[in-house]
Formats: sequence, structure tokens, C-alpha cells
Amino acid sequence: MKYLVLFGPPGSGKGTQSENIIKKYGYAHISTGDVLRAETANQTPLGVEAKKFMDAGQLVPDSLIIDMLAKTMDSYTDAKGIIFDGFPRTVAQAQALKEMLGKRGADVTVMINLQVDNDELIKRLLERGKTSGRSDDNLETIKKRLDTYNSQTAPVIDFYKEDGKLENIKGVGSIDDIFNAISKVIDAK
Ligand code: B4P
Repeated sequence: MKYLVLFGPPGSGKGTQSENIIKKYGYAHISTGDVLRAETANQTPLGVEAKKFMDAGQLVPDSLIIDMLAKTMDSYTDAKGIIFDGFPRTVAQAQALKEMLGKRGADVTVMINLQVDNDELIKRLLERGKTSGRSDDNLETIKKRLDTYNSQTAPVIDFYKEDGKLENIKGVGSIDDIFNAISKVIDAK
């Protein structure tokens, strides 16, 4: 089974490209953002707690996310592959994922890092915010998310670089061209 980490700053296209990977490769998909939004919509205790952080442009605490991910992953034992979309977002989450997979005798196959500059990210998120109903639909929250990304999430890149799993892909240009670049990386693994 392949274990794909799809990584990048807010608005880099993780969700968009995950849809393409699912269509072409039939992999299972775990988006921590989607799971959190569903928990929030259903007003579960986790959702109520998570909403406070998401509304403030902050990360949801590692302990909540790691428990949630372990439960979700256990339901995908027969998949050809799993896409981790938006996870890990901290070095502690990356370490927890390595442990979880290690218990299955497995490891991350590749970490795909979508590289997009700040101006483009802000433009995309403001545009998405017009219809998404997400909390990051305004410049203030978007800037907080980008700060959080730079301070807490970007260090995850070095974790995977040192582990020999990092593949950088330019995340600007047509969605199809970016997907072709991602496909080449997946096919090579
Ligand atoms: P997520 O749901 O992961 O979403 P995201 O980072 O905002 O966006 P993504 O990169 O998927 O971009 P998209 O494809 O939509 O996170 C939401 C929140 O959940 C976080 O803030 C955090 O609080 C919480 N959370 C999630 N996981 C967590 C974790 N592990 N730990 C702690 N907290 C966690 O693309 C954006 C827009 O750009 C779209 O409108 C799309 O159409 C457009 N677009 C995409 N590709 C394009 C291209 N090539 N050109 C032009 N536009 C493009």
C-alpha cells in the first residue's frame, strides 16, 4: 500500500489535487480538514472544540488530531493507497504518523510539497471564501493561517527531507499540469 502525504500551505491545492489522485489511482483519502468540518457541522464534542481554533486561523491541538487520524486510518486496511491531505501539519504529527505506520510495518512512501507564493495563496483563499462557507474567508484569518503555517507547519518539510521522502512540486499553473507532475512522482514510486 502506498502512503502519500500531500503537503502545502493553506490554499496550495491539496484538496483540489486529492480529487484528481482519487479519480486516477483509486486511493483512499483522509483530509483532516474535511473530517474536522464534518465534526463541526455535527456539533460533536471534537467539532465544538476544533471550531474555536479553526475560526482563529490556528491549528487544532495535536492530541485531538492524532487520535482522530488513528481512528480514521483503521477503517482503511484494504486500500491500494492512502492520501493524507492536510496531515501532518506539525513535526509532532509527522512523528506520530511514522509511529502509526511503523506499527503496520509501513512508512510514508512520498511527501509531495506543493509550492505556492503568498500573493497567489491569498488571492485563491479570498476567491474560495466567497462561496466556501469556511472561516478563512477574510484577509485577517488568512494572514493568521499563513503565519501559523510558517511557524508550525513549514518545519515538517525538513522532517521529510531528512527522511528522504520529500518531492517539491510547483503548485502554480494549470490544475492539469500540476496533476501531471504529481502523477509522475507517484508512478516513479
Ligand atoms: P484544510 O481543509 O486542509 O484546507 P486548506 O489548507 O485551506 O486548503 P487546500 O490546500 O486543500 O486548498 P484547496 O485545494 O481548497 O484546512 C482547514 C483547517 O483545518 C486548518 O486551518 C486547520 O485549522 C484545520 N486542520 C486541518 N488539518 C489539521 C491538522 N493536521 N492539524 C491541525 N489542524 C488542522 O485550494 C484552494 C483554492 O485554490 C480553491 O478554491 C481551488 O479551486 C483553487 N486552486 C487550486 N489549485 C489551483 C491552481 N493550480 N490554480 C488556481 N487556483 C487553484
